[in-house]
Amino acid sequence: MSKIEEVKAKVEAGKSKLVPGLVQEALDEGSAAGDILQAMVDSMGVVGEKFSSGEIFVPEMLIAAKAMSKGVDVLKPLMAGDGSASLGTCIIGTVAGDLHDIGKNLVSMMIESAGFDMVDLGVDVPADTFVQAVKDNANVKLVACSGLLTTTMPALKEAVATVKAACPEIKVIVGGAPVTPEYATEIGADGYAPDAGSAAVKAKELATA
Ligand code: B1M
Repeated sequence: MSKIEEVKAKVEAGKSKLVPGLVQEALDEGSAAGDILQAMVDSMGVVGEKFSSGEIFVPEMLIAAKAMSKGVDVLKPLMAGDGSASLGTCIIGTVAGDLHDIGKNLVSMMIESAGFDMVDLGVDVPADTFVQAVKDNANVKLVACSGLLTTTMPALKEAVATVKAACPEIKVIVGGAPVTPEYATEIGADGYAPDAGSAAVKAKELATA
C-alpha cells in the first residue's frame, strides 16, 4: 500500500494519532500536498457513503473528520500564501444549523493563500453574525458562506439576503455540497464555487472586479 493509500485508509478509520505522521511520511516520499489532500477528501466521500448505507453512524463520521483535520494541519503551512499582498478581508463561516467545517476550513485556507486576510466565524453562524463581522473588521471585501446540508440551504439564503440588505457593497460567495450555481444565483449570491481551489479563484475575481 502506498503512503497516500495508507493516509486514505487511516482517515476513513478515524486514526487521528496516526494520520499526521503518515501525511508527513507521504510528503517526505515526494507526494504533492494537493494529492494527499485529495486522498483525504476522497476518504470523506467513502465515509459519507458508509453513513448513507447505515454501515457507520455519526460518531464514526466525527472521528474520521477529526483525523482528516489533523492531516490538514500538516499540509496547511505548505498550502498557505506568502502574505505579501492583501486583497482585503474575507469573513467566512458555516451557516446557522450546520456543524460541518472541514470544507469551510479548506476554502478558508485557499482563499487566504490567494491573498486575503481571513476572519473565520466557525460553524452554526447566524446571518446577523456575518453582518456584525463585516462591521467589526477593517477592509472587508467578501463574505463566504458554506452549507453542507440540504436542510441548511434556507440558512444560506438568509445569510446572503441579510448581508446584502445591510452591506450591499460586500460580495458574497457561497458553496458546499448541496449548493448549485443555479441556487447561488437564485438566492442572490455574487459567486459560487464547487471546491476550495475554485473558491479562491472566484474570491479574487470578485474582490478585484
Ligand atoms: Co454529516 N452529513 N451530518 N457530519 N457529513 C454529510 C454532509 C452527508 C452528505 C452524509 C451522507 O448522508 N452521505 C449528510 C447530508 C445529507 C444532505 O443534507 N444532503 C450528512 C448528515 C445527514 C449529517 C447529520 C444530519 C447526521 C445526523 O445527525 N443524523 C449531522 C448534521 C449535524 C449538523 O450539521 N447540524 C451530521 C454531522 C456530521 C459530523 C459532525 C459527524 C461530521 C462533521 C464534522 C466536521 O465537519 N467537523 C460529518 C461529516 C464528516 C460528514 C461527511 C461524511 C464528510 C463532510 C466533509 O468534511 N467532506 C459528509 C459526507 C460527504 O461529504 N460525502 C456528511 C469533505 C470536505 C472536504 O468536503 O465539506 O463537501 P465538503 O467541502 C468541499 C465542497 O463542498 C466545497 O469545497 C470543499 C472543499 O473542496 N465547499 C465550498 C464547501 N464549502 C464551500 C464554500 C464555498 C465554496 C465551496 O464558498 C464559500
